[in-house]
Amino acid sequence: MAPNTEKIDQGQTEEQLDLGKLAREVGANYLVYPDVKYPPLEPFEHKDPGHLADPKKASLFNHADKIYDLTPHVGTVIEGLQLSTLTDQQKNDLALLAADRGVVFFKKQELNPYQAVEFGRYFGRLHTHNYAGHPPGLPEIVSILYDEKNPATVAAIESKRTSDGIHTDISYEKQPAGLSILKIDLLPSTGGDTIWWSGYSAYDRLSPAMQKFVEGLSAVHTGDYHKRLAKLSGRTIRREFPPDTIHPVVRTHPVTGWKSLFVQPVFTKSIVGMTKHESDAILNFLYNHIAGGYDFSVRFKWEEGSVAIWDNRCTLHAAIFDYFDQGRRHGYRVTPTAEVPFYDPNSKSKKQAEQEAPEKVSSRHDQ
Ligand SMILES: O=C(O)CCC(=O)C(=O)O
Ligand SMILES: [Fe+2]
Repeated sequence: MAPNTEKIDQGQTEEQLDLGKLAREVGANYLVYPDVKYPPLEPFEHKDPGHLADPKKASLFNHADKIYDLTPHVGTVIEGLQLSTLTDQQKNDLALLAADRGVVFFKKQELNPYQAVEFGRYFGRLHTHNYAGHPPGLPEIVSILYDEKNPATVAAIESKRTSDGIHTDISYEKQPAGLSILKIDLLPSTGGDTIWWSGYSAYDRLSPAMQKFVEGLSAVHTGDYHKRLAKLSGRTIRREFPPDTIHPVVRTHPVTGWKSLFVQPVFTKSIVGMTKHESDAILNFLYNHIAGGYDFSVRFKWEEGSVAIWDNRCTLHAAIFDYFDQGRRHGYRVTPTAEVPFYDPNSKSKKQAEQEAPEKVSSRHDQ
């Protein structure tokens, strides 16, 4: 890969680079779309830091001011820690917490884009987006900035329900995202929340007959949606889209060992071995099952400076586009990638694990 090493000419040091301020002042104009070509992604061996965690996550919990769950099944807030200062053990414990709780929120974070990249790198090989704009010199950053005047944004949101946008990040890659780390640094006066669903609970809330039916199935994931947006944007495609990829419909999380439902309307195309008619019916049923899962979702109200760290292997998420007449929203994401998704027929569901050994599943925080 030929990284863009150009720096934003704002007279800033790395520490002072404030993308939220730039986004407020110049909108998407701070982004660059370098005319470079990246080679295809090579396979790599993912070593998940969650395996090195302390099951009690003491390094994190003992140093936080406050830890609380936002809902029983997904989403925990940690107050009083700065991500940029975490030790390796704290990062390992955080990886396990994200694997347990799906998404972890931190408020008032000082994590600048360079620090975000360094922080993210600890959790897995960072994904570089193949056409999205990025800040100069930072191809590992995906800027989150939707502008109602941008044709690609219009195409992305028009005649869509929020539930049509439920996804897990870059699932069309052979080794998709593990964690995603998103800092929001500019918010409209109201709106722009994000919703996460627990993939563990989505599986657990199916009947035993449906669980049996879907596990063992595989689905085709495609980058067609991003291809369409790339074409609309007219920007250089820096790395060709990978061929369609096959992933299990129920995947096993490598750290917790729990089963999670892994299909979604944005990148899943079809179920392997079924007619289109059958595949559409099953996938639509599963999408509706997830979208209707208010009891296993969390809707987060951002504050400027909040960071969400979610595990794409056991959650799904959707942005809510309700704010275009309220003001601009901006954030930046780094995306460590992880293992090739797999299904272990001997793995358990989260509920099963909790029932069998409640003392081992320490996923309640009400400090
Ligand atoms: O804008 C958001 O809230 C989420 C955007 C998103 O899907 C992502 O960063 O992966
Ligand atoms: Fe996403």
